[in-house]
Amino acid sequence: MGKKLYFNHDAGVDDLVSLFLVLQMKDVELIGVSVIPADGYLEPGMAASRKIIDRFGAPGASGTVEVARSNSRGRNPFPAEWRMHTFFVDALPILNEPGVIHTREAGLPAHKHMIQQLLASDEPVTLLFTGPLTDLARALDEAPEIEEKIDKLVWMGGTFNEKGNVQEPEHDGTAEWNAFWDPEAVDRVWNSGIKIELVALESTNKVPLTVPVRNRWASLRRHAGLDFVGQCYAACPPLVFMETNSTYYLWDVLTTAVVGDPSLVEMKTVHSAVIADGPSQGRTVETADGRPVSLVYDVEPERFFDYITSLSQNA
Ligand code: AGV
Ligand code: CA
Repeated sequence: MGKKLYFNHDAGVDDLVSLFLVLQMKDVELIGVSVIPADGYLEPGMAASRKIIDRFGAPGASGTVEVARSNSRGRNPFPAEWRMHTFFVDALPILNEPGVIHTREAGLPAHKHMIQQLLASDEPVTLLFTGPLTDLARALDEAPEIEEKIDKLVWMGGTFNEKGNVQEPEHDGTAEWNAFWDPEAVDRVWNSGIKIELVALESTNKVPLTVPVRNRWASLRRHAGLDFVGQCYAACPPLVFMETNSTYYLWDVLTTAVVGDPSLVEMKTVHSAVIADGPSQGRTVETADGRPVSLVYDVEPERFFDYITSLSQNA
């Protein structure tokens, strides 16, 4: 069946496209999904996730993969304007054609569901997190023994650049949003022994959403999977002349691709810590005595886009 994966996401456009993509990876066995209401809303995030598994999962996925609802809340809320994207994806006709949902909702909240799935696994599990780390931090507090079951964490979050992507009153702009939503959770995970592969903002510089990228998906829309990806990204502004606060990169999709094919990227070890309070809260910094993480510092964009296109084409 391939390597086991547990996926926690926060219901943004690229989070939901990421769920679609992991379902296409032949060598990945998805053992659970959970949704945290950070850069998206919970109800449409749950519904869209279950519908994506129904529509694009392998035969049988609807009967085996459960979606768990997070009851975690962050310290710094995302802009509602971005969070509204979840309603758009959940309303796409391609997900609503059948009119019924088969994939079950888990009985346990996200962090407890993840603990249950990890403890039940007889082999190490990869964790993919494309939103804040809150559910993982809580799971580690509640059941530290899960560390032994975790092969590695692949996380989209943080940045070692001077400039992050948070532009909020009372903040100095140095943090990345997933880290800013719950800085203490980052600190908790950094203080664990889990191996971490990090896709930070600088990792995604070469993979912005552009008009040519969209046009390639449009030209292949006869394939249902690429039609879905194109429809999802239609909600997001592409990079045209210059970057703005709302320019979209393929943040979570690159992170997901690292799980499916690590050879797409280059990684190096960085020693780091997170600032938990004050005007730089959520900022990740390099420090000589910090905890080591593998930072993705380069990607071959053509190979990356070919990879996600071919996964989608076969859906
Ligand atoms: O900081 C990147 C994270 C990723 O997990 N999210 C979006 C991705 O799902 C927050 C974010 C930053 N800028 C955004 C974001 C934007 N312009 N629109 C929506 N979300
Ligand atoms: Ca996300």
